[in-house]
Amino acid sequence: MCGIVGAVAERNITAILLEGLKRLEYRGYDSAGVAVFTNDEKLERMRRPGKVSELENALEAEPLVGRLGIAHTRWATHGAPCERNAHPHFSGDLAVVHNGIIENHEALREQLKALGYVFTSDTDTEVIAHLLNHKLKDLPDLTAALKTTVKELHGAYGLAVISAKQPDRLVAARSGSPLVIGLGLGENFLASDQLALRQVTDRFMYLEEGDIAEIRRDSVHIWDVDGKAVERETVQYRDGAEAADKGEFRHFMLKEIHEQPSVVQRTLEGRLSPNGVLVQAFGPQAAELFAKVRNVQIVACGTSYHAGMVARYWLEELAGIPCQVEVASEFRYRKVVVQPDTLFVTISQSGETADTLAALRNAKELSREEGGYLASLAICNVGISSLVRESDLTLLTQAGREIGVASTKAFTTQLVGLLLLTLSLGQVRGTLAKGVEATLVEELRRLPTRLGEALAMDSTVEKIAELFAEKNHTLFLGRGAQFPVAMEGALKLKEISYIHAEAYPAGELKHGPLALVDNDMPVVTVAPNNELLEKLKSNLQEVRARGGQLIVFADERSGMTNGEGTHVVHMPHIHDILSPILYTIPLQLLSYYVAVLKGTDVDQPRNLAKSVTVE
Ligand code: HGA
Repeated sequence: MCGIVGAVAERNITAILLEGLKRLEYRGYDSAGVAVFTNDEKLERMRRPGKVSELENALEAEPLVGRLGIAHTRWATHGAPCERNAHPHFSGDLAVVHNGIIENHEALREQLKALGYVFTSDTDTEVIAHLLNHKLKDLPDLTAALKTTVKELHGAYGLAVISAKQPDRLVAARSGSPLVIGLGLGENFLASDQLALRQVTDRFMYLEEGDIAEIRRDSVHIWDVDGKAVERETVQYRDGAEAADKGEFRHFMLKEIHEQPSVVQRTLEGRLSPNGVLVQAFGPQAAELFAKVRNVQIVACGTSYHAGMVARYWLEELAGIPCQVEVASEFRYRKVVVQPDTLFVTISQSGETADTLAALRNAKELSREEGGYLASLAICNVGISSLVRESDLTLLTQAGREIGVASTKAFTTQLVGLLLLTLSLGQVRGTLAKGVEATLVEELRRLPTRLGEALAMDSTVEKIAELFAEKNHTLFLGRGAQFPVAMEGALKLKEISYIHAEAYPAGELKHGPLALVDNDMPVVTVAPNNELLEKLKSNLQEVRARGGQLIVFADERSGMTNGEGTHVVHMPHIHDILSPILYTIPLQLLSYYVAVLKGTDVDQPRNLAKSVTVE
């Protein structure tokens, strides 16, 4: 979501801040700003609504030059996305940028107003600037004042602060929103994600929850949540191959869709034996812990939640293990009854999803008490994320960096990870039917080729997309493990084309949604060749009888053909268990091409952001 960059150096840092913002822009892009302690010893800022390029143009016209600065790209939670609400926020000699939400901002605002502070924005962030300013009156040291300020903040924050009175440092605080320090030679940096700083360093220090940091040109000091001075490990980042360009593709989303055969291949690498799954792929204690698992609880948000829903079908059908799946924002706030020997599984692309992380922390709280969870497992795409660091076991998907806000390759690699989990649990617990593991491992090995075949249907799907360009509503139907695939298809379409889309299990049609069906409401269906096919065909007849247009992605062996109002796209035949992974591809392509036809901002759809680090 919002992005933070900061720098303290001997050279002009504005270009570094701007480049950092560009690298973070895919996460939040409604406004951007920068504050610099300029060479004439003044704190100056430039803020602009819209994309970072707007800020860049403004800085070209009126450059800011200095050796200390902070910058921000915003995804608004409090206050409209306009210049007045863009960060950095000022109070006297201070400039503050903030990721997160201050929940007690209203009470603090009233207190600070009573003290004479004048607010110039509608954000929750501005209270931090004024509160810190107020604390500095009794405690002139910036770091000390920040330590007392954060004690009064409720909610989540990643903070970076500079002061014209103490221009030798950048101070930072982390609680519920990640921050990383980038270490240079005679210069140091700060960001909400190391990606922003890869241009200037490959050495990083990750702040932990509750940490406060004082970053100078030649030193870094950190205090933990109890105020104790601590050292944080320096991590050398080795992977230099993180391309952030679109290559031959028009959008990152299309590039990422087409990367799926190779990233699925990478996610499988080193995790399969000749005819089985290597359980240790989940961590050294995995075999011992998996042997005790009798239930699985999956918690995730958005697309990752849909991956979890598919896994539920797999875990119960193949491994005979009861599984519950819940969205993290619900799970974290309710009293849960934990079944004995339950493995707690979280799924997140970034590993920083605020609700999922909070759910994991709640689950760990419970495990300390009698009858809590057996262990936690994270299925995640970022090895250095909070979710991975705080879980007992991990399976890293190898999707590589995903820039498109609408998740594609992260989803299919999560599904691969979850199938590996299903087979591992079944293997260790001896609950798989004979031969299933070897068969599915063989099928998994063939999966990248099958995905390539599905991607070759690109231009067929592009034509089908024309049926949607003028429509305002769409229904997605699936049965069994294809129901969550339909949900994911509907989510993709609404995210990037802004067409209202809903998903239903096909059997639910006559219990309500059929009332909506007419010639203006296309109905998209995924129809692999399984024992539910005949039932699904009957549901589709119900749609046709009401004049609904059908778009069916059907197995080449399903016997389904084009007809009046029915458009059938034949899919390569695949083992039924793997079909949710394959059938996701045409739905991703469909939403992509509909969005292109509608002319929306495919990679950065309105109101959304990547890596949802606020609640
Ligand atoms: N609450 C602040 C920051 C929002 C944020 O972190 N988004 O990801 C604001 O609305 O400006």
